[in-house]
Amino acid sequence: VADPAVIAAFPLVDDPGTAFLAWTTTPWTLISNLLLAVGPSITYVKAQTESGRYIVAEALAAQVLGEDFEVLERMTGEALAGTRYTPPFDHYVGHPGAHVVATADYVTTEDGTGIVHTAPAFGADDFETARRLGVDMVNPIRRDGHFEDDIPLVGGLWFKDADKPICRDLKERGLLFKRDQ
Ligand code: VAL
Repeated sequence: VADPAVIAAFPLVDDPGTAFLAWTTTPWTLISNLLLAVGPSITYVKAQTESGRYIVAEALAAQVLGEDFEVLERMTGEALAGTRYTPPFDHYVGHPGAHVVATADYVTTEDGTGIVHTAPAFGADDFETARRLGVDMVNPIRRDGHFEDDIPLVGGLWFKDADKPICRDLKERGLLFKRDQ
């Protein structure tokens, strides 16, 4: 089964009309998102498009957003550090230190959006970034590979079977980014 690559929107707490965009091939990990990672010296843009205002790396803006956008602001990743955002799912809202932008040297502009969805339980880089920030990891998946029963939307599901309901739910809430939507 191929991994569905999606781009999810993470609205800024202090500017809800603007959202960070992050690309992932593992939508089932979005429930466990605790941080977004940016490259400290990468340039990012806040861009106005037909469908909304988004922050992505300048070098990837045309690839992600299409040609039709207006740059409203430019900033470095360093300047974005600490920015608070609303995670796509609210199960871990309030987790100490979570749901802010972190800087990390491994972030590149090779692919995706230049912003890395960070779920510490499911990636070595993710784990290390969270550890550096003093954010404890969370893991909603039982040892048998199924989500804990109390997780909304996907409780009890085999982790990979969660991709579909998660993508559907994101789409319904306008958090699944599609160019030309
Ligand atoms: N950071 C990875 C991703 O963006 C995982 C490990 C969450 O898909």
